[in-house]
Amino acid sequence: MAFQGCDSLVGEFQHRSKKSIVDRQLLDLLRHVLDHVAGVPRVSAHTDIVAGGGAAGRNLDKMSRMKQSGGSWGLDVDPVHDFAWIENFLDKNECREIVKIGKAAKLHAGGTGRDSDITERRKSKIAFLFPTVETAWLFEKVSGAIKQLNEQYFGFDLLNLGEGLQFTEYKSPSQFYDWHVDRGLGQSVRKLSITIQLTNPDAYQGGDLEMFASGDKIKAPREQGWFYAFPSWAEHRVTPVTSGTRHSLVAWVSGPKFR
Ligand SMILES: O=C(O)CCC(=O)C(=O)O
Repeated sequence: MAFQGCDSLVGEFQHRSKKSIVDRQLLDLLRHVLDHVAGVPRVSAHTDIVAGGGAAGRNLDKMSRMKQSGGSWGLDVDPVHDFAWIENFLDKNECREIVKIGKAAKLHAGGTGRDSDITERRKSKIAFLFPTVETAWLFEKVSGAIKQLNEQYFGFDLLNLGEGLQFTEYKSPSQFYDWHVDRGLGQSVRKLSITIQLTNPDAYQGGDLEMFASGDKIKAPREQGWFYAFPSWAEHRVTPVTSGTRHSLVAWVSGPKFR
């Protein structure tokens, strides 16, 4: 677990206090305080990279892989995490403000890329938000979070939120978005997909954001204001909303072609 803006503080302190026991106790105390600072968003990620084994273990593992691949020594590339999230990224008032802006925009039926009409794979309404005086704060906040999570967990070359932000509405008794990936031919090169939960989880049933991560089906927590990021090639869906209405804010971050 880490906190936005506090890692460097802990790192700096750790660097200065290698030997002294008193300093180490202070470091523990500092960590403890940071772990309990109210309102500071908590940043986390899930990865399929299994830790352990040490250098010797890694080399043995590498030797066996090398045999399988005809003797070439592979690169130790940075891991790409399955997904990452920020707790309490937006507060209730910010969520309410976005829902107000989204509803005032023209909502229309969401398509699936292949078919711009309502299809069997998706039933929901959407509106695209673009930077204006009213939404500049939101673009600034979302892009700051993307930069931070990307540096920590994904390491993609990213350029922009060229498609704007998608405000999404799923109404009961059964609006949903079935399994899909966000990448497709003829689109900008989407690399990271973002979802922010805008609705109080008690206000609707169903409407879970689920995704496949390393072969497991994972359900994203429903907490209002939480922010999720995952590679745009990951399969995900929103299950049917069976009561109430769920709103989300979705974004795709594009960049140059993967190489
Ligand atoms: O509403 C969500 O949380 C996700 C929506 C989604 O997957 C999409 O619009 O591509």
